[in-house]
Amino acid sequence: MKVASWREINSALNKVNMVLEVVDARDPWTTRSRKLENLVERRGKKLIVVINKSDLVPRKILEEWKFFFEKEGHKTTYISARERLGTLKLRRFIKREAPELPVKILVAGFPKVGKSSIINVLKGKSSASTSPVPGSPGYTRHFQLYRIDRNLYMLDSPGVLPIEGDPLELAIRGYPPEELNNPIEVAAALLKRAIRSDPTIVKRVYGIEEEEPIDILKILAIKRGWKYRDGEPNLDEAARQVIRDYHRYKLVFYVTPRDLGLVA
Ligand SMILES: Nc1nc2c(ncn2[C@@H]2O[C@H](COP(=O)(O)OP(=O)(O)OP(=O)(O)O)[C@@H](O)[C@H]2O)c(=O)[nH]1
Ligand SMILES: [Mg+2]
Repeated sequence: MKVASWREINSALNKVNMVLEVVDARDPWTTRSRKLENLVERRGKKLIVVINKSDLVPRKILEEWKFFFEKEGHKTTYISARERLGTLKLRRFIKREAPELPVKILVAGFPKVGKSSIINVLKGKSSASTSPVPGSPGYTRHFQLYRIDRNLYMLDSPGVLPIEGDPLELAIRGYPPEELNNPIEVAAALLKRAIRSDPTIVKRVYGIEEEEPIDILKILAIKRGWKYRDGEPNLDEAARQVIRDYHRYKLVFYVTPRDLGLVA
């Protein structure tokens, strides 16, 4: 998988006067990169937080996240690149905030948050390549500049990867499930969150009635016929599947600022 190094992001910042930080509406908190934000601030560039995939989350929750980021002092807007919602607003927002026109903007964030999709939807036709399979990370391989209109240029970038974070955070931020050290622990945490946000989700998505994550993984492995060499149900494979299902929007749930203990 191809990801951007911080050195590359740093040198891309030399070429732009603004940055769109794209985050995933299902969990904007975990998919934000403080490191990116700090870097952008240190370099004196303007930052706009773009909460993408808003089609997967109710409007009320999007407004809560927008309010949350704005309270921190970040200009924020939400859009759905897939449903083409909020794109006019984003365009106007950019032009209003731009320090000068024409403006050149770096589109950055963790893998798979929809950076290339946003460029495509603003451009009005597919130009930046996006993942054909929602789960495949690191799709964009190079920094590439796109002309949106005569006043607006966007620099697409490969996703950045965090070096730190707990295993669940790494998975949500786009680490490939195959490369996680303990997918069972991660999937269990993900299932716990999913059930808390939507108690019937496991029954609906997998037809499984259990509530304990480990039991869910075991039954999923049995149902799909995944076995270890000794014939026991292959929980690791079931766990990787659950993580993939999150990235492929089969297991769709979201968290609110309150769920994460960020507001009272
Ligand atoms: N549901 C939903 N899916 C989206 C949206 N935007 C992008 N996606 C999907 O998310 C996946 C990743 O989109 P990309 O645009 O390739 O993401 P990226 O951030 O450029 O990814 P990398 O280049 O790999 O870092 C694709 O399968 C898109 O179809 C959206 O608004 N809603
Ligand atoms: Mg991309």
